[in-house]
Amino acid sequence: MTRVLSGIQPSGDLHLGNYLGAIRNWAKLQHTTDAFHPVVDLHAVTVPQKPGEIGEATLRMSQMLMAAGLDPQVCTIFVQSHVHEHSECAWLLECTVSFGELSRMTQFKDKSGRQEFVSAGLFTYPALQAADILLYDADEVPVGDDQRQHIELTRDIAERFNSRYGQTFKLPEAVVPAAGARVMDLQHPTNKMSKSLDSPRGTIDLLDDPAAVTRKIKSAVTDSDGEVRYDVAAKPGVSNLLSILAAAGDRAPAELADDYSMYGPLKADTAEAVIELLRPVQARFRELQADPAETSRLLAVGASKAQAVASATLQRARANLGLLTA
Ligand code: ATP
Ligand code: LTN
Repeated sequence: MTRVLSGIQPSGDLHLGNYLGAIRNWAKLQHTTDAFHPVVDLHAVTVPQKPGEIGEATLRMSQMLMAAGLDPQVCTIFVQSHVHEHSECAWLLECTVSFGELSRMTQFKDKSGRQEFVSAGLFTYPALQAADILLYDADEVPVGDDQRQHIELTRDIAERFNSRYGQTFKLPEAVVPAAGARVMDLQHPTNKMSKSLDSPRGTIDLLDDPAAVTRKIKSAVTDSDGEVRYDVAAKPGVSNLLSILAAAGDRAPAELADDYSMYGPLKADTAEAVIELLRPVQARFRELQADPAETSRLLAVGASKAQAVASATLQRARANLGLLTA
């Protein structure tokens, strides 16, 4: 069975872009693959955290993933820091990647430019990500376009380790969803919807209530020619609404455009579709939130399933490298 792994940082609540572009796809894949989904709290601490907040954010992100359709009975959801093999393997991989390779990572260049304090961990972040993937012998890593470079580096690290110490790690492939799985900010439709862009009116949070969804979609930036047409370059705002409406149902955006001659009804239908899409996710989230002990129990089961796989791979890496056995 194909092994799939993809992680998400507990760095804020999920938004519609995360859901339509990634999580919904993970929820589908879990039925046909052997899927692992860590909440990568150790990646989140590459930037300073307020004392005590990361644990709560990790629990909340785990509940959001479950609410969004990842079923802990079907796939393996766990917390990265609960499986200590990630940090141990990351060290071996840090020693297998060069300073030059890490310096070329665009996410590091972007993020370090925005930080006052640039931690060494922010620099070596891709080695920890490589450990997340390689410990599970993952065949496929479903991610957005921005992560391609990290997956390429993961392959290079695995190849180098294998050639130095013998066959140890499997080389993974990035799986990036087809174009259209990129939800844009409602106020700045040429930017992707993102948690870190400070645009609360342009971002639909998965937990937004129906009134907030309606307000944000009604005030979405369009253009002044009044024609409903799917044309991402010339009409980014209208095309984004058509893409969201399309992703919420099962028709293509260009085909949906033919049903509308004015922006008002397009916005009203898009808002309605998003509200309906989010309703069951929000209801499940409230249920999970009411019983944090149950989520913790599910995460403990996930961690032990994950650890069984990770510890065997780490053992193989230690043996091939030739570390003295204890
Ligand atoms: P940040 O803004 O903090 O960088 P983000 O909102 O971009 O975060 P990530 O946590 O980096 O999201 O990514 C989680 C997953 O969601 C990734 O696989 C990413 O490709 C996907 N994703 C993020 N934003 C969008 C978007 N606007 N449209 C489609 N997919 C997205
Ligand atoms: N770097 C990724 C999060 C991430 C990840 C992973 C994704 C950490 N470990 C392993 C896929 C596989 C991000 O910023 N979205």
